[in-house]
Amino acid sequence: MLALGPLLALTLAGSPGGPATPPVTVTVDSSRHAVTIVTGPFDLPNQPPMDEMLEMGHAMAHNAPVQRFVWPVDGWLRGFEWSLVDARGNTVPKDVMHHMIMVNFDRRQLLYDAAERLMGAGSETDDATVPRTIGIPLSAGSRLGFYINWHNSTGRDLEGVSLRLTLLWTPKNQNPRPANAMPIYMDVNLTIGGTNTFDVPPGTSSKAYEFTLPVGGKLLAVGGHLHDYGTSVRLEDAETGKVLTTVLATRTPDGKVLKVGRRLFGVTGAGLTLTANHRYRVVGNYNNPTGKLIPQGAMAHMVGLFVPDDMARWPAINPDDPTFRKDMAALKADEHGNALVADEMPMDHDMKGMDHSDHGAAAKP
Ligand SMILES: [Cu+2]
Repeated sequence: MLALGPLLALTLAGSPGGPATPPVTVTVDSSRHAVTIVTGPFDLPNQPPMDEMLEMGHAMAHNAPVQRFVWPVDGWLRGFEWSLVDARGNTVPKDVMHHMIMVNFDRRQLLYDAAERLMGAGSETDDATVPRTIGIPLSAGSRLGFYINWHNSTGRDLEGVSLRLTLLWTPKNQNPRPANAMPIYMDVNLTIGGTNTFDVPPGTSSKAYEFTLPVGGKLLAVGGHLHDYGTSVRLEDAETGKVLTTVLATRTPDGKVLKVGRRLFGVTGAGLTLTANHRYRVVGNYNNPTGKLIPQGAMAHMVGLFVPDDMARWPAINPDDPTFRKDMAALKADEHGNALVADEMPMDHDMKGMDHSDHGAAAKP
């Protein structure tokens, strides 16, 4: 039976003067070790299908409001479940939520001088959990936020839609302690505070990004993300050229991407070793049979879970770094990660392209 433990709820209203942002309600179920986030209502007018929108040159604006809340418990995040309901309590098809990205304003990403992207969920994302031996460490008081891009192409207007997201955590006193598994995001074409989309020329093409890591560790699992006509994303050793892992797109005969595969390297411990200060390369591959260039039509990245050898060497946030400031501006925050009020906000910052995300595994940046 589900016995509700101490119940805690807090509500954060939208920015004063800004567009009405639905409230965020946070509820803790201490017996089930579940934190439930509910936000809504959202009214979602019907829109054309995504490929028609792109053909009309109708890029999706990245101007969804960042909705913030404070993480209430100490422990490790180990999974999530989500659903959508309308004003009458009826289930709404999951593909109406194109994507939701959750940000942790209190931790940096491993590769980028930008805030951690804790997880993503969207039309192609199922519920996910990881074994109790691993988890993403999160302390009570961490400032989190999320933004949602909706895409309602059900053929009818939807009113009063709410997102219900349940995050499962492992408590601090679990013995043995879970290994710290951190989100890792490796994009072939990211501009922090800008876009990660790029043009797709006709025929085969690829785009690559080289990086080093400030701390080594083990990659436990990866998933990938591609747009239509994408074929694969791979990670390779840039010093030897050896391919370390590849995730493949499942495509329709005409090249539409149905899903992108995942790889597990041993959530039980083994993992794929990555070394500090060694050069790696992430490569996205496309094969576009349309004979036409598709402007800003592509995205390619790998996301996964990474266990650092030494958590103390995880890069710290540098509020003075101009790149970090760009990320904060795009998230409507000051350099310390605090929410800006409406009249301090920078101009809206349009991201061309769709950024639809199937950021696969349990918790993704
Ligand atoms: Cu995308």
